[in-house]
Amino acid sequence: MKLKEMQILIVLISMLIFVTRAIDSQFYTVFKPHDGKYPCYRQPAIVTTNQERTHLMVFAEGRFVTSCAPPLENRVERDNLPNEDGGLEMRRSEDSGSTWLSAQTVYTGNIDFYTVVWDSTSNTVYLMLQASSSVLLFISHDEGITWSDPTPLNVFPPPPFSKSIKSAVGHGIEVPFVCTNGSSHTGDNGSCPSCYACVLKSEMPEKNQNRQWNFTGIAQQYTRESQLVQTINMDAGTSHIYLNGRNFSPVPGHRYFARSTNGADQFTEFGIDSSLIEPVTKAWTGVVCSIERISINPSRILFSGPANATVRSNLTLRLSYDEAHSWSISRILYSGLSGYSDIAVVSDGKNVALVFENGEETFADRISVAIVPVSWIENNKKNDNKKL
Ligand SMILES: *[C@@H]1O[C@H](CO)[C@@H](O)[C@H](O)[C@H]1NC(C)=O
Ligand SMILES: *[C@@H]1O[C@H](CO)[C@@H](O)[C@H](O)[C@H]1NC(C)=O
Ligand SMILES: *[C@@H]1O[C@H](CO)[C@@H](O)[C@H](O)[C@H]1NC(C)=O
Ligand SMILES: *[C@@H]1O[C@H](CO)[C@@H](O)[C@H](O)[C@H]1NC(C)=O
Ligand SMILES: *[C@H]1O[C@@H](CO)[C@H](O)[C@@H](O)[C@@H]1NC(C)=O
Repeated sequence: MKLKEMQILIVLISMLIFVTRAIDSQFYTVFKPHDGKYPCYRQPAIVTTNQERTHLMVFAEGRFVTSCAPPLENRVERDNLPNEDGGLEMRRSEDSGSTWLSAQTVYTGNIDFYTVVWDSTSNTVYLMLQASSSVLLFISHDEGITWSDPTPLNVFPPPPFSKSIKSAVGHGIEVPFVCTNGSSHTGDNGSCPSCYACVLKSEMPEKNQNRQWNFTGIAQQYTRESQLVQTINMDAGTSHIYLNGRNFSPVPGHRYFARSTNGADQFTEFGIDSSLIEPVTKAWTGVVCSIERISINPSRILFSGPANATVRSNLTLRLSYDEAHSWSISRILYSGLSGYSDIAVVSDGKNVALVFENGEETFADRISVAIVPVSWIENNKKNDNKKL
């Protein structure tokens, strides 16, 4: 090789190294026990709140418990279930997740599940929070800086489902809920025969009208927390919806899905995706995972969840180019202990913001946000996992 060619090659190689580093993901710890008000933070959610998708809100549930999760995932005794007394905390970012403003308290009290959805047509954030036995609706017109006084969501699913409903965890489009015809707690074998993931839907309101909410599609038995994504179809005027849910069946370990061809009014196709593994640990059956569309053309849907059969670990991003029928790309974002996650697409679709529980002692020592270039997910050559 001539010297000149050699020099060009060296320049090219150093550029490649530079690019590999430059497109690497950025990690930020957004909720850390004892830093703030609570000794434990769990169940994170993330949404963008402006049209440019540069403003973000990240939420976590604070709990007054000394340990968020049992070390080594010991069996949680029924009488020792974590105390969920605490509240909902939120942090905002106005620069696509590079810096985070200090935490704001949205609600104080005993809470469990919550879902947050940003309505881009009216620049409104809807937060549905399960507080004690009712679901409270909070509305913000200024990206979460201020919130309306909460009002009880007084809509219920039809019989045989009970009025005891829970908003599912994470972000929504139409809002994922949990409906039950019995207890939503799992039996000794970890299954939940009374659990059905269901959808709370709102049609586009008339001008100056408030949104009306209504329970519609109900997924299969044994599904609980789920998330929804709109899929692309050729039938003009119809909206196809894909639901991906936690598996609480007597044979757990892989994610449930359901599909609707009429905007989640009904689900008509049901199944288990054997390529989407989810952990079944001594303490818990399955886990909360997230799903979100990155782009329409090309069609890309992203799924996040810990991909290990027995340990909440190896938080993995999977990409589908065929409307969530198959997952052609799988990339481990975080190889240590990791649990619940939620996805938002930021900065014109170049990056995704992923909020997730992770740690060394347990899967929920802290809650972090990773800003991940979509190009890093698609460039699936090697697994250069990050440790926080
Ligand atoms: C699992 O437990 C549930 C609730 O206790 C029960 O209804 C169901 O029959 C059990 N399933 C198996 C396979 O043991
Ligand atoms: C709820 O939605 C269903 C399905 O779209 C519809 O048939 C029903 O009339 C709606 N109910 C209310 C109270 O809006
Ligand atoms: C799951 O985690 C365990 C414990 O770290 C490990 O032994 C096992 O190989 C992992 N399985 C997979 C599929 O990654
Ligand atoms: C993570 O995944 C890698 C690759 O599949 C596997 O070798 C490793 O055992 C996994 N580790 C854990 C803790 O799940
Ligand atoms: C809800 O209850 C379980 C038993 O706990 C039954 O197996 C289900 O068939 C029932 N579901 C509905 C929709 O009634």
